[in-house]
Amino acid sequence: MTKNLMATVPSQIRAVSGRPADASTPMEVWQGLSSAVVDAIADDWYATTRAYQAGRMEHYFSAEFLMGRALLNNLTNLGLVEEAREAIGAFGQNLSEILEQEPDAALGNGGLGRLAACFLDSCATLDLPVTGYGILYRYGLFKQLFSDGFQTEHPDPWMEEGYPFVIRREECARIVRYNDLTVRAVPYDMPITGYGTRNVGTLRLWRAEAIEEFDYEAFNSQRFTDAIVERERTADISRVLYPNDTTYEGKVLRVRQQYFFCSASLQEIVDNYIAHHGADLSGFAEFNSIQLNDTHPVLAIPELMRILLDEHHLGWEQAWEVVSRTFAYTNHTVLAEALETWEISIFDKLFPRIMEIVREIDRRFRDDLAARGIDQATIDYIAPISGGRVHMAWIACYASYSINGVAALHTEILKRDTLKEWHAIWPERFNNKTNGVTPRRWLRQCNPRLSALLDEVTGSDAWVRDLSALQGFDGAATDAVLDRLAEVKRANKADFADWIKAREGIEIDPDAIFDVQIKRLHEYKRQLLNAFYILDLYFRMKDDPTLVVPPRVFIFGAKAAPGYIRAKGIIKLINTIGELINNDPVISKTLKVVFVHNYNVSPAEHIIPAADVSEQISMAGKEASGTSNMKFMMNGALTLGTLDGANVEILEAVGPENAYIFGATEDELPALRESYDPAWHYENVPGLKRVLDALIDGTLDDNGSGWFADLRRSIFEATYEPADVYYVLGDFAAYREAKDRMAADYADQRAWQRRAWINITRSGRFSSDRTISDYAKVWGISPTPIA
Ligand code: B1N
Repeated sequence: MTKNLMATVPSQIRAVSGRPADASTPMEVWQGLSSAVVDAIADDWYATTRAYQAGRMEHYFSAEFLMGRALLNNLTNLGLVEEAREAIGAFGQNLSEILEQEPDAALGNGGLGRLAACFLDSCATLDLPVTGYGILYRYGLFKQLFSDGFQTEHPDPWMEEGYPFVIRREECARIVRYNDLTVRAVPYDMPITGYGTRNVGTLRLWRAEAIEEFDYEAFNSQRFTDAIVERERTADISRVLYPNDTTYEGKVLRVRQQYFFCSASLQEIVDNYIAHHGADLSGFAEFNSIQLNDTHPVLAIPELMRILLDEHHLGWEQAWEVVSRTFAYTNHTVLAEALETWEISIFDKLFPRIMEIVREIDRRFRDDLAARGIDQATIDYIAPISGGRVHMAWIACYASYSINGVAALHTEILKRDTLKEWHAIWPERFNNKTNGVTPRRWLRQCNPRLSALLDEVTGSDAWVRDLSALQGFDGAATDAVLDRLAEVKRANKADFADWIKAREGIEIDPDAIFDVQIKRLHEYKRQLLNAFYILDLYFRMKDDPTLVVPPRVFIFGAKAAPGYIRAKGIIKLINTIGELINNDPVISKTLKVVFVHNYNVSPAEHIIPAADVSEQISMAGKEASGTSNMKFMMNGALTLGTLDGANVEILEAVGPENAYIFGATEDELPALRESYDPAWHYENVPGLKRVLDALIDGTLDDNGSGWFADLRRSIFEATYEPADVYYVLGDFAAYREAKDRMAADYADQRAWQRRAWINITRSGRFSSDRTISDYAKVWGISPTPIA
């Protein structure tokens, strides 16, 4: 099985650095230790790949995999943490410091990309034959810095110094053809270890490279620079991750990226089918299924048609039969601005044959629906081609054998609203798969203190592979256990305070309430509501110095899409409020505001175990699921949230007494909005006037950007959207009441700990193992252990 790290680590380090281990840099030690881990799993990885290839396989297609760091995750899964600590301790290196050398693989924007990463972890742990396919972006999500409180973006060349956890598979390279460009797709494989199993899954990421011969003539003539430019044009395809989360930008390079990884992956899957099952592709769907992570990989549908029709000469009906039994589609958002549609002219220019196939899908779709008696207006609305554009979600719905949302409420909204025409025709395709998160990274690994307590209370580490095993331990919350839980949280908060001091230069009190909102910056997530509360609390304390306010630290982490000015305005606002409060000699004794810059997977691993309060305050109906809500719950934070996304199911699991739920519900909002007048709230809801005026009266300085005035206008003035679309003022009073009450309740520490414990023990259904077991039924795959 696994090799002895004590023996392999020093030689791996020497091979990396060309020096003795004790004379190598921390980065070289990280590289060497990581290589030793790959060495330890290589045989099992190979065996797993072989075992999966012969049977039915699931292929998870995603433009994003937000993997974070790999080394500690692999050591944890393999049970090698202590051995690694010893192996490098032998020459005076400290494991925690070495782990900090590793860059985050930030090949994703937020929840959608991190979900894909959690899913791979669960598939490996459950021995399921699933492979991930995506893009090896040279630059991950931009690095965020603050300058005068404004976000600035910087490149993230995450693997420039070498990254041992991806292995180039030169021999598996493919050719991807566009009308104007032909490129090589070279796969880089990342091993995906599971917890307590020898199976090792694979994430295959494609990198775009120039075809040497292609430029040969240019190189040998006077056109050397042209040839270099051409090479760069090719490398552009996998150069950078688009930094938009839940918004859509119709950039040609983005559609190139999408086609690139879909085409390369399908070529390989088809060839593997032929190698194992013969050249008759009519049985393809018996052995292969493809999950489309949102619409980003939907080009795989016409591309598989192309391969079947043009390269394997199936008839249209036969090919469509295969395709429509192969694909399944997950929708991740109901926000209109996220719906991917492409101008026909772009498809015509890049891949005319794909466009021709899309036209034929559209033609047959229209005939099919007309034959079912569907009215013309509906047909025109949901046809693959309409209004001169190609609609990726409609192609996905038409071709997929399964369509799912990511939380119960979200799936209901899809059926009732976003995809109602599809649901009316094909109700049997629709199903819900509530998201989950891996308890390995998000509990075992990031919170070793709580993990040890859970091992002790439950008598084993079985919960790491089956989180629902905690369910029966509600009643284990004796005074002794709750004392321990309190110690764990206090120690995590002290660690976090040290980390923040070093990272952001801000001193915080570990005994204060740690109130956390970490997620992408978006108006619908309503970081603005949180900011308004903090500013209002500041004014209340200024007005009445006798007011009793429990010490609180308000913690934020969020990146804004670089072109999303209003979101950047909210970041600037929170930083400015932070300046005001943190520099106030009186108020700062009670309140602090910390904006963790460059929020990413590894900062989350520091923040979540230390949190007391989990802010999940999106306007109801807008957050498809949320996943940080689950991570917080597992780590004993209480949810302060709206009835949105998976919050609804968290509430169901813990009961109303163990969460703080406030605000308008999704079904109440339409009626409320009809008579909604933000100006009335401004005049009549205590606190709001002062807060909104502070945006323009000189209290808060936006350095002349005009961004604070714009935020204020977004509340009062209808532009292309109604005034205050996300109902910030409408929910303010309810939010303030719930948050004040929550802070007051914190004083009863024993009661708080009891409720934190319930959140932990009831978090089982939010393990991605549960989610993936549910998907596995849809996929028709079963565990395939190698040992
Ligand atoms: O997907 C997560 C959910 O938990 C979140 O609620 C949801 O907002 C998120 C285009 C997206 N939806 N859509 C995206 C990301 C990148 C992009 O280019 C859309 N992300 C979500 C997991 O289900």
